[in-house]
Amino acid sequence: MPKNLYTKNALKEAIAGKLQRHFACEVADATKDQIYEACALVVRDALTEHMIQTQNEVEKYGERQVHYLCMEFLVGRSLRNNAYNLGMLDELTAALKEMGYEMADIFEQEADPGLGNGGLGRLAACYMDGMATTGVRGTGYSIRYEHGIFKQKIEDGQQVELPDSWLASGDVWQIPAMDDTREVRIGGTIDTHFDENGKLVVEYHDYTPVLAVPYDMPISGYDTGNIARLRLWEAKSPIALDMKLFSSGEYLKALEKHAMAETISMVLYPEDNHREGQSLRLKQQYFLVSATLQDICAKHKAKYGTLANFAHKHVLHINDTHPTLVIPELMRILMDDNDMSWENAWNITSQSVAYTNHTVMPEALECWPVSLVQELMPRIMQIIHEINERFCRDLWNYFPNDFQKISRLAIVSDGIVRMAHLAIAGSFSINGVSALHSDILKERVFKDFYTIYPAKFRNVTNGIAHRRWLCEANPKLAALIESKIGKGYRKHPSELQVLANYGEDKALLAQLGQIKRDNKLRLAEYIKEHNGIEVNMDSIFDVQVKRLHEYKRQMLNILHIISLYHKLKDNPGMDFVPRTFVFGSKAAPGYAVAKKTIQLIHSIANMINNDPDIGDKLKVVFIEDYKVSLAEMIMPAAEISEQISIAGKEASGTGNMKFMMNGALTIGTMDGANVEICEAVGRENIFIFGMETPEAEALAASGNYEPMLIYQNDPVIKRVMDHMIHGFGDGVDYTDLANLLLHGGNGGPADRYMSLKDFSSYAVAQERVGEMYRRPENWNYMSLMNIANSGRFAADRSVAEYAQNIWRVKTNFAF
Ligand code: Z57
Repeated sequence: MPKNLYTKNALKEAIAGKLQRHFACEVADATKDQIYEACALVVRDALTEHMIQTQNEVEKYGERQVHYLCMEFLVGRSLRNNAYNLGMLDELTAALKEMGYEMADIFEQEADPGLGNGGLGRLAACYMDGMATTGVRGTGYSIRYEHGIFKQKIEDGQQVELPDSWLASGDVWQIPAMDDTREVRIGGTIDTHFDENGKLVVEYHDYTPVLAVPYDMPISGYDTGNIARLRLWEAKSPIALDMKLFSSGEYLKALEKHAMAETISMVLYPEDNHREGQSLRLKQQYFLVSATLQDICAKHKAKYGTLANFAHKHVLHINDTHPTLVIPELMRILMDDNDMSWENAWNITSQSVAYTNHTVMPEALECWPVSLVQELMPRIMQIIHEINERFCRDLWNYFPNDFQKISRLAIVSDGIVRMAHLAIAGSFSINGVSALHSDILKERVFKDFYTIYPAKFRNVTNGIAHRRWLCEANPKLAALIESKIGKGYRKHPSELQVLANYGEDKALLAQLGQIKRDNKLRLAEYIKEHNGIEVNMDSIFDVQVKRLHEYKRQMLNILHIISLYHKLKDNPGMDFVPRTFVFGSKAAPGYAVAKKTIQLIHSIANMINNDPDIGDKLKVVFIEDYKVSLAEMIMPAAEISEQISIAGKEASGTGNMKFMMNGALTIGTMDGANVEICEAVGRENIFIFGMETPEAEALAASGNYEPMLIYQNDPVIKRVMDHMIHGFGDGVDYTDLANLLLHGGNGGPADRYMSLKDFSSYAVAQERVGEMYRRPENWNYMSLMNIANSGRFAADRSVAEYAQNIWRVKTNFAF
């Protein structure tokens, strides 16, 4: 890579050149925004050059490619990441300094693209980084939502959603590729018949044409010319509106179709781990799938003249079931547009598709009414019916006469299409995202599918982009690490393990503590500025940042905070290790319990933060509008990472890995990847509590769980619950949430996620946290062990496992 071209002076000159050509201004007169854009343009030039080169190589060598389809890519900001990966961050920082700017200030000008909700979308972005770095020829495909995840405002303690428009300043990184525009057909009717040669003819009538216009984001890898491309499709209407048609009534019809087409890429659905079932969402899914497949197939045919070798050259990876329509859509293209037989088309399709499952939550498993699929994509529904019929015949061979089981496993049943069943039937691989989750899929959720297709099931434990989350987000820690073990871990993250040899290095442990303190200070300043709260720098920074969902149990954290408050009120002079509890979380706009929980956090924060008896021993902070760029500041400042979902529900978690890598200690249940984090660091370097999966599942299934008994027998819990029922002095009524815990509601059982059941063991674990914190050297040692053992959670490792075990493509990553 031609790094040496990017000297400080060359960069200064290039930036000045961009300012002149794009804004007709000189450095001295430029705004920060213009400086940002000029920097971005300079960095982009290097990327596009790499992108062309990568594309040429793919074209030339015809290597097998990975196509990663996902409804969300939460990429985060690009400037710093690309500058780092290209090896020009230091020079750029120096260049800007000489021009009178702080690099960090300039980064802040960039919009944080919110093209995702949470873990799923951020994982996809981390894998793009991993693919680029490990040399996988990969393309991500998604939708260029005009409005990403909403911007969260807190008013009177309540979440208010505002539209987010990220495109204005995010534009720099997207390169339009108009020549690859495709047409997707929505709705209408079809007419199928055989022509005189016995060939199937499918005629489409009255459908709505939607143009899919691609924009490409080059995703850089670290120290490599290989670029992963993120192709974002924008929906446009090809229908020209002609007023002359008004009197014939055609005008209104055209107008309607025009509006429908352009709505498709208007907004990201803000539900995480929950399906919404809106027809617009299904249109979005088909739009993504159809545009992507047409694109891949057209290029493949241009090169090989046939699709017969498609499965050798491509893997279609579907991230969760949202893009499952790739299966019938590829069947359609192969049969209808390329005259292939069903058998040949099915072989190619099912050898090309791989599926990752990300959740076991029943309310997130996608089901679509046959009537809706029929209405929006009639040909696709026909094909799904045929897939289902053939699949059910297969099932009959495995489970003869077991009608019940067959209808339970069918793809179409009771007028519903089950997307996960379609994904399993039509793919060659299905994987979970942590060891525990993959076992649950095999043993419970997809048990019968596992008996039929044992060889299809795999595990790939999630991983995170360690350069973004450690090297870039926590440069001081990275510098300390590099002073001991060198820079090799940037490409070979398992080398972090070498740090474990420094457990006795008192100076290092002290430096680790000092860096944490510096990062805490930066967060404290942010909190002072945005929340007006002065936090105690000697307190434990105890952080829970993630989507708000009952199964993630922010409630358990809250109940415990209330109990600590009671303890301090009873005994203000007690020897107490001070804590700052930090929350950051968005709630789906239609998820009432989640929104009320955000309000509850604000009510207890007001009560506690303003109580003179409490002083700076306890503070509760809610960070508004949690997003990737804020996470990059919060993770390095955390000392305790809250990963407290009820066991068996969090498929993996990835925040848990980011915290660990930045030296926070985990307090958590044996859920998702926490299990593997525990294994990696050892029981003595983590705070594990609560029921494990078998116990939690058995208790839920027994129907014998009675939180009222816990309430009656545990005075600490009783007092907390009574307080909640009584209210926190601001007039807001929380009996609804209290009732949900004690008595259930909406037809559900009481305390469905069993917070009260795990409360006492959580409180004991928290007690231990406080005691451990009294011995800083010990604490820093534990922190070091967490960092040292975090290498296995790098996305490079996950991607290399996908490449080896699922995609069958080469990487340059050494295990
Ligand atoms: C989402 O963020 C996840 C799963 C889903 O099915 C949907 Br929809 C959204 C998350 C899981 O909840 C996490 O446990 C997991 O770490 C993440 O996906 C990435 O695999």
